[in-house]
Amino acid sequence: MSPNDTTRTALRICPLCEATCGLALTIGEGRVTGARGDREDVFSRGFICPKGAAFPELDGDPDRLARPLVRENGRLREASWEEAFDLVAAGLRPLVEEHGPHTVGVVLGNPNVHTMAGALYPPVLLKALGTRSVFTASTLDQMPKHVSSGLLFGDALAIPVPDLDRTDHLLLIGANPLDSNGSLCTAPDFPGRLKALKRRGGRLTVIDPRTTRTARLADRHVAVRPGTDALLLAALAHVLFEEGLTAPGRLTEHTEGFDEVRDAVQDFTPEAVAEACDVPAGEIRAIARELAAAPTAAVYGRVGGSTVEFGTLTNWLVDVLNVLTGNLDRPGGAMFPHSATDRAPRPAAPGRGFRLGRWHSRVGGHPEAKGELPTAALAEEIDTPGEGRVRALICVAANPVLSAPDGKRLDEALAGLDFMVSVDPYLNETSRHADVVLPPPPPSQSAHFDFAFNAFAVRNQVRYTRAAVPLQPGRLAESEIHSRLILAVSGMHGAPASAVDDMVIGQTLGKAVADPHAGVHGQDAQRLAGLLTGVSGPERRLDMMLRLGPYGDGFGADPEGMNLEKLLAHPHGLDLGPLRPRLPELLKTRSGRVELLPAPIAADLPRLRRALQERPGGLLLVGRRHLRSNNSWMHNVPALKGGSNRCTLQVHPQDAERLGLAEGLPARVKGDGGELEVPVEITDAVRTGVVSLPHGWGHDRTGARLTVAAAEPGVNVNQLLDGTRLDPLSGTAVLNGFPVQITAVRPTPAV
Ligand SMILES: Nc1nc2c(c(=O)[nH]1)N[C@H]1C(S)=C(S)[C@@H](COP(=O)(O)OP(=O)(O)OC[C@H]3O[C@@H](n4cnc5c(=O)[nH]c(N)nc54)[C@H](O)[C@@H]3O)O[C@H]1N2
Ligand SMILES: Nc1nc2c(c(=O)[nH]1)N[C@H]1C(S)=C(S)[C@@H](COP(=O)(O)OP(=O)(O)OC[C@H]3O[C@@H](n4cnc5c(=O)[nH]c(N)nc54)[C@H](O)[C@@H]3O)O[C@H]1N2
Ligand code: SF4
Ligand SMILES: [Mo]
Repeated sequence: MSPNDTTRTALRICPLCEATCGLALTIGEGRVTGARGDREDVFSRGFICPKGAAFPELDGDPDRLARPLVRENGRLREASWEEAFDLVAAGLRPLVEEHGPHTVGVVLGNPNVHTMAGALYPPVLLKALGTRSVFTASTLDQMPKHVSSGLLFGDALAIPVPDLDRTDHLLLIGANPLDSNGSLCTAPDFPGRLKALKRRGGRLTVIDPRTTRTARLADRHVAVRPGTDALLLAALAHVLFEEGLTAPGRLTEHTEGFDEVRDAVQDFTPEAVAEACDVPAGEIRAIARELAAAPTAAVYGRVGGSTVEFGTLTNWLVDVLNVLTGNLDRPGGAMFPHSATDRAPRPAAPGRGFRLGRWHSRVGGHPEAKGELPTAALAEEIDTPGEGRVRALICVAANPVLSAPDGKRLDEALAGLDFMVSVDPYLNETSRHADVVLPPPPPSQSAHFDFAFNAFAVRNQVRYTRAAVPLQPGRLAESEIHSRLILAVSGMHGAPASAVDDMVIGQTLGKAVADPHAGVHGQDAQRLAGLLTGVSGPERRLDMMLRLGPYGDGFGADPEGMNLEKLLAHPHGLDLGPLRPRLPELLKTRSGRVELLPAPIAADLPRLRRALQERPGGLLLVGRRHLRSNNSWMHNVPALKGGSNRCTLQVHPQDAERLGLAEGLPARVKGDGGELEVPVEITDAVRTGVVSLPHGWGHDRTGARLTVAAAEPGVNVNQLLDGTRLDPLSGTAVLNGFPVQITAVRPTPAV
């Protein structure tokens, strides 16, 4: 029998990073045996990275949980889904009734943006709970961008992305897409797209204290001192004003506050910031002139410009530069994607604006941002006694014990909770504390649609893949896990899971028919619901969103328009064309214009001005990502381990010599929150005064089930932090550019 008789191919969009590559999976005997890039995918055209290639191993990891776990007499044991959800309902409802809604904390981790369930259900869960104790990976990552976009454009989700395929000049700040494959800029084959930029004569400038693989591609690499990008960017803006290089063009009529920004950056001359940034004033002027001279240019910043002391100011300045050079919202500049599940265009009108600090955290008094509290403050919200304490936790796709500052304190806090639920495929550093663990199926058994990343994609396109392999007996789809969790916390335990989807569909269509700007205005919501196709709740909801969306069929109004059936008929996706200008239609500010100097930003500028005087003397630590890794949960796949993917402290040769550090031998690293020992790797890939340690390691806690990862656990870099260093506007943890002390660990001589 030829292999073709027993094997088949199934398409699956890769959920492992933001690039969303199309995979062609080989399926044999009900499991995934191979993965390659789908050459016909309209967006990724066959590109794949080593993580995508390891999809079969990752999907089939024997450590993945197959059944729910429940705690009995202190120990976790397997249980049926019925028993597990009974315990969830019994564990959470009484706490809410006694202590109120905020007593249940919700932690949402990164993979929620990589699953359909994670996009569709957490908003419903949060509404059902009514809790303000919401903590997500955003405050360990991109919250500064949300805040900046909220303030500038009135919409925290209106995030401009570089128009990568058409730009003449890319100024990249604190991002390393050659290893991360891009973030808040969904672009399969980011490396290839950067090379194409250079081939068509474009320029790439990279600002990064490390000589990353991306920096090696650059025409200009600036090894800035960590944490000082806001100063550098303010100086770039200053030069644009000073030298008459601003050219906002059509943005002038849609923007207010140019003069105010000119005044605000007055003090930040290149000469004034040069020493703090450790970048010569002449080079800063050159960068500004190159940016202004480029026919089109895009300024783009990511994690290294976000998880820093001035994260929101840095992200704001990124878009200020895009506006001042006229590059915001024009082809080749920084543009707003328009995804198929976004809202349909409507006449431009003033909106409700974006507000920060509508409430504050109980212990630290941190302002909420986008309805969230800082994840760095989660431990104190649990372990500080008093009214309103978080006593129970629902943790979905999150591993904050490793991902957030001071994992030790959080570890202990989690152990003291009255009740905890984890929705997680692994028993890991965080989920080991749960009273109930609800494991979602492996990705091959789930359908996939990128609700989040299509809205950050460098080309408008839409793709959907159904589960590649049928759900194994005894498994529950992640959407059903979420639905049943929602029912369990909202006093509807035992109702059919479809009740949640029916409710959302009823509400959404009810709103749409009542909206005078919607294409379906005045129609009968129930009739529209009856028209939805799809074999599951998530599919019906996807159909609804597509049909109401900017390319939708409007439930029949446009027979050529988008719906689920049409998408299913195009298994490699549908290309919806290059990004198009969207101003002023997408603005939701109160003024109806781009508000270039919002009040909260202006109020934070004195802090930046003070930084002009500061000269950090010691060593600063920054992170790094490895192509074959992903945050905290991919160290359990043998195919992705080893080689250069190791948990080492990278130190510049000069610093190593000064500190007496030797290659491969341990160093002791001390920060505000603790200390650790880690092997040294001497390399000029980091600049002097800077050391680098990756995150997501430290798999040495008992009670986890990560056989491969535990064999080479590494250390948890976030143990060096105590959770008090935050970007004040967004509550985002400072994970890059914090001070550490380093000493050599001498082997004890044998006696
Ligand atoms: N020092 C330092 N710390 C950092 C960073 C840094 O650069 N430096 N980066 C930060 C960033 S950018 C982020 S986004 C955060 C991430 O922080 P987290 O989201 O807390 O961390 P992850 O490691 O992504 O954890 C994901 C969890 O989801 C589970 N999971 C995997 N697949 C699925 C699935 O399909 N469904 C469900 N329900 N669960 C799943 C995994 O088992 C794991 O427990 O870490 C942050 N921490
Ligand atoms: N292979 C792999 N891919 C991933 C992930 C992963 O863990 N591994 N994680 C995914 C996630 S959750 C995210 S959010 C994205 C992140 O995607 P990126 O932001 O592209 O990735 P990072 O590697 O965090 O890049 C941050 C860069 O900022 C630099 N940096 C640190 N401090 C500073 C500073 O103060 N100023 C400047 N200018 N630069 C600084 C670091 O040296 C680093 O090179 O990647 C995603 N993709
Ligand atoms: S680049 Fe990202 S989406 Fe593409 S194959 Fe690799 S992990 Fe998957
Ligand atoms: Mo992230």
